[in-house]
Amino acid sequence: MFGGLALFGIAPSTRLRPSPFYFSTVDEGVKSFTTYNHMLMPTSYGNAEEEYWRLIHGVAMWDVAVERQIQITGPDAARLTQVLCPRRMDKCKVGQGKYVALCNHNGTLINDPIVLKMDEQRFWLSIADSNILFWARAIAHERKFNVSVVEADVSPLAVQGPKSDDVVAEIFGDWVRDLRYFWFRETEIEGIPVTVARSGWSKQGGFELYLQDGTKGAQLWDLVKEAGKRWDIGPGNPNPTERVESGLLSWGGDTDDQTNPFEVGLEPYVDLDVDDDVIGVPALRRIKAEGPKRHLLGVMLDGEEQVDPSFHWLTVFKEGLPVGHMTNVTWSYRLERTIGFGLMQRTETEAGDRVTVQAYGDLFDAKLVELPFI
Ligand code: THG
Repeated sequence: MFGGLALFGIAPSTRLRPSPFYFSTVDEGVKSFTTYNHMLMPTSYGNAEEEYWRLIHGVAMWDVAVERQIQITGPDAARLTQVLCPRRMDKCKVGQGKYVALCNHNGTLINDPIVLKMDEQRFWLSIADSNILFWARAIAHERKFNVSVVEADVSPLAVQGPKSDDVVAEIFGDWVRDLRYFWFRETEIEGIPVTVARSGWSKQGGFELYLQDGTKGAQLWDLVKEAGKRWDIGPGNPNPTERVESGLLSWGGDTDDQTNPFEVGLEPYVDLDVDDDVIGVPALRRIKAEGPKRHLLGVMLDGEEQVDPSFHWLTVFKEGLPVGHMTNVTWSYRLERTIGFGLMQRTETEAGDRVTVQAYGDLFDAKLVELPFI
């Protein structure tokens, strides 16, 4: 209902950096993009439902080159990484990644990268859609750290879905089956340097192949496509429905400039017992002691009406009073309901509450539920 969002062409510009997989995705018939880190990310190949079920039952390949790698190297690389991350990074081994709630000095979430420890003196911050290159450089300078901070020539290609182990093992060998979550190995395939990690923005299992030579995108794309044929691989994208069903956060979509990690379910990834010089930690200790103002729940609309995704957060009411916002809207093919996240006032709401959601001038009856939905 309400009609789809209008689609417009995209004017070429050197501000919009192409992904190494761009021409491959065009050949696959990409139909729409979103912007992310000053790049374009494919969001559809024309059949959202088919792309969803392929992720749930099969295997899909996604151009996620927009997850840029901020590379920190040098004698103080470990110190800078720790100062940026409110999490015990000394526990992170070479070859391991950690999900991090990157905060500013007020404890506000400014990104949620996966941090990969490539070496004792080399780290990658695999970032969401905000400029951490400037942030990391500024902090390094102010603290007089001996480091170099660059955006590396690294472009992830995700392989996601229950058949992804078979596809990635077919390419790289059976050792990939033994990779633990967020662990990785640097390797090479047909002269293409790739870091193979077990990770990805879905709960269907899978890998990310971090291409380390931007001139070889088409070569890697073709190789994965060819290996995946037996399992009917197809192109897809970070799936807006599966990620909501699974409770995965989208920084900048589900967060605003007041959001702290405790409000959006990231407390398990925060360590408050790190040194006081870790950015945001003194503020996070205060927020924790006072209790965060909001919490993240699921919102499930009654009935089988499909409500379009929105550019704006939707206001949620309980007994006629505004108590929070629905931060995303999607049709769940498995639940056969319109669902989304609710960033709600913590003392006013709990799972089980009946609420109404204002969307496109209408009010929809809904209930609050615990995350994840599935
Ligand atoms: N791939 C890469 N980098 C990224 C993203 C990605 N950087 C930004 C953004 N996406 C990071 N967001 C997430 C969020 C959650 C998870 C992965 C990336 C995730 N979470 C699991 C969970 O919540 O259950 C496990 C976390 C854990 O237990 O440590 O996987 O998509 N390269």
